[in-house]
Amino acid sequence: MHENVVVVGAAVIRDGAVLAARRTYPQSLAGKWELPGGKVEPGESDKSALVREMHEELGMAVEVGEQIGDDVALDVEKILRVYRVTLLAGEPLLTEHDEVRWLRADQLGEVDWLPGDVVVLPALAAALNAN
Ligand code: 9L3
Ligand code: MG
Repeated sequence: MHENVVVVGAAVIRDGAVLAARRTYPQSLAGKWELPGGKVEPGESDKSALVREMHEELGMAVEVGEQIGDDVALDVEKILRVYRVTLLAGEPLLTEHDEVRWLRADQLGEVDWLPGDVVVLPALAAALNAN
């Protein structure tokens, strides 16, 4: 059966910088940086999934905006979809990640991103530069 799981990622943009977070789990992805987020669950919209994930993973209240870049195939069943996100309240409170950085467009290359996230970096840089 063909299943298509959407993974939503948050481009939290504040003061011209985006929040990057370093994974700790699973071991194969530990140490890699990502735009935080996770799988959309059955019956959830992309936006409600991202609000839930940001609350669970980072203790942040967010508002979800437009998609940044195109959908990225992660594997045969998963796609990554990144949205612009505005922080309404809170500073990142690390629960699943072990480090976060706020990166400006010219700093996006400074961390070791997950391969799917790398594909979105040009569109993300454009969004940061337009801010
Ligand atoms: N993933 C890739 N890029 C991202 C995110 C948030 C997630 N920006 C991948 C990693 C996992 C899968 O999607 O293989 C599900 O993510 P999670 O629920 O483990 O965060
Ligand atoms: Mg996650």
